[in-house]
Amino acid sequence: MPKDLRSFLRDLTAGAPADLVTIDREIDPKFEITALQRHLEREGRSPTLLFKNVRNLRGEPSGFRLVTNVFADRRKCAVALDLPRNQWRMETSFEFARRARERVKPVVVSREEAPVKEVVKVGKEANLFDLPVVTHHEMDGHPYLVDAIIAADPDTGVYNSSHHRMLVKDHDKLGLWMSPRHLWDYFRRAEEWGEPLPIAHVLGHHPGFYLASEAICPMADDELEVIGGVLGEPLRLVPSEAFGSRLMVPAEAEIVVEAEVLPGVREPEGPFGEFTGYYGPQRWSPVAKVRAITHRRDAMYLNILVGHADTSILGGIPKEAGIYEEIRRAVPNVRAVHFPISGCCRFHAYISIDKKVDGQGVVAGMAAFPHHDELKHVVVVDSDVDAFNEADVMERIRPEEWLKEGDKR
Ligand SMILES: Cc1cc2nc3c(=O)[nH]c(=O)nc-3n(C[C@H](O)[C@H](O)[C@H](O)COP(=O)(O)O)c2cc1C
Ligand SMILES: [Mn+2]
Repeated sequence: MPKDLRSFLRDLTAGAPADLVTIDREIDPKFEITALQRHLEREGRSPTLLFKNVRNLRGEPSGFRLVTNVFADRRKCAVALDLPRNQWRMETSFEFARRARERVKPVVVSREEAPVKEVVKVGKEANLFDLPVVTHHEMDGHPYLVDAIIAADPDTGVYNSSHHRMLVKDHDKLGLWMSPRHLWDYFRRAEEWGEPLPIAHVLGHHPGFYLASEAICPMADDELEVIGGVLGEPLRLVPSEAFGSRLMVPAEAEIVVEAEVLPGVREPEGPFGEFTGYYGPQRWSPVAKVRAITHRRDAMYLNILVGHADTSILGGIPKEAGIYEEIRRAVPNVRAVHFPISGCCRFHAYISIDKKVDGQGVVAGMAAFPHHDELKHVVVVDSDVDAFNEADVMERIRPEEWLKEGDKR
């Protein structure tokens, strides 16, 4: 069986049934889902949540199930990479990096073999208000989809996959914000020709699909091959409804929203509770028109909670091994690099080294900065300190004279 969100939930519960909590009570996607995630987070718990009875954007029972907190604990990412759950520290980052290097070409399957084509809605039939789209935070302007978007390079046809939130502006209209990275560049070039950019928002797939979408790859690399590498099997693709084989979509997705980003159109987007835990401002941003929605008959909508562990860990693990390798060029005896949740898994790095020579700590710290432009604080500790245990790390950064005092006692 090909890997998908369902196979992952089976793997997750096989070892630890308590890692998946099912909620039967009817729930509204506006604030109620975030409230529960936040409550659990405050208690230090992060089970994956499966809501069986969630309303759509008209306030009616949607018929979809909703899954969230899939990435909120590194142990779940270990399971997603077929590791035992106790190998959640550096082993998980190394395994991700190893797999991301192994490119596996996708394969094309027929519509009949593609679960995502069980329900097909094209044109006026495709209605975003049917979906249980979550409004995460109090000041968010709208409900937002926040899974991964795939698109083909308008010049080369090479595929990119990256996370981009999309706000629901109307039943067939989405807004999105693109930082000046790969998807932004695809759109910029399409727009120069006066052409729309076809995109597919993939709502629900195996977590390996989303971890791979956070890998930083050269622009010319096909990220569907990276996804195949991380999954450990070819990604199965099927032509989209609206764009045919110009935009292939994942056959095992739960839901796919096919849309085109319109050239020459800008409208306000935001505010939005950002990955930093603060609100991002309203900006003039591109707009996309929905062309088709396809889904499984009993589809599970995947929600990712931005500004909390769910997003931080998803963004952090794919980058740790890369920095580790960069530090290792200068300090071969580096042991671990951890981006903790307290720094949104990108602003702080805890590095442990098996120090042999004076000065190696400073070299390791300085080596980290040029390779991660968002880094603000680096703490380097000896390898007897667990870089993945924040309390342990923080205990070692008391003023040195106090530590010396301690030695005397
Ligand atoms: C849950 C989540 C949501 C994200 N939302 C956005 C977004 O709305 N806009 C954006 O530009 N980047 C967003 N990002 C960051 C990009 O996905 C990330 O920079 C990615 O590496 C870009 O892909 P690229 O390297 O192929 O350009 C988000 C990341 C995550 C994990
Ligand atoms: Mn890319």
